[in-house]
Amino acid sequence: MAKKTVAKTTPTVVILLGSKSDLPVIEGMYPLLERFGLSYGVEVASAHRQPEKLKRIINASEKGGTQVYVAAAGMAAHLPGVVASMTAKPVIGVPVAAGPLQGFDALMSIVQMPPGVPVATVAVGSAGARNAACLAARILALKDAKVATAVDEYRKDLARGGK
Ligand code: RP5
Repeated sequence: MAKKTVAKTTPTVVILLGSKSDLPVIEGMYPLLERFGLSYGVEVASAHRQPEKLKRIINASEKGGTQVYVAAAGMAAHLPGVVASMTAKPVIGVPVAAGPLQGFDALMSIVQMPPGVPVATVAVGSAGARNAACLAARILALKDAKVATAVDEYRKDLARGGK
């Protein structure tokens, strides 16, 4: 399931999913994170169905030095907000189009966090997931010159018509 799990290494970026069914949405993040030189791990931990597992992952990854969390979920999509309640690190929320409301439900849920507990919310679906990777890189580039260079190179590629 996971490309690189939190259990084996402690990655800089931890990607959390509300369900295994969300996995296809985040696939586009992998090449971007690799290009930016960022280690990452993927874990399924539903805020509703597996809150204790989620807490364990957050605690272990925080201890290990994870810097940014990305959380993707559909429907009621409480996962990103719950993650933001458990860590002071930046949390990026990716709304997933699951169920009859096509991601509008998840978008509204993730973006409407109460003051003091921010979740940086990106677009619904795979475009949002890719932007989550880019935003994580921009955050980490503030303190890491190598990541900053990789982000600049990526932006140059975009200007040349790349994706
Ligand atoms: C959310 O409910 C998950 O993030 C997923 O997007 C959606 C459906 O989950 P499954 O029924 O596919 O497990 O919690």
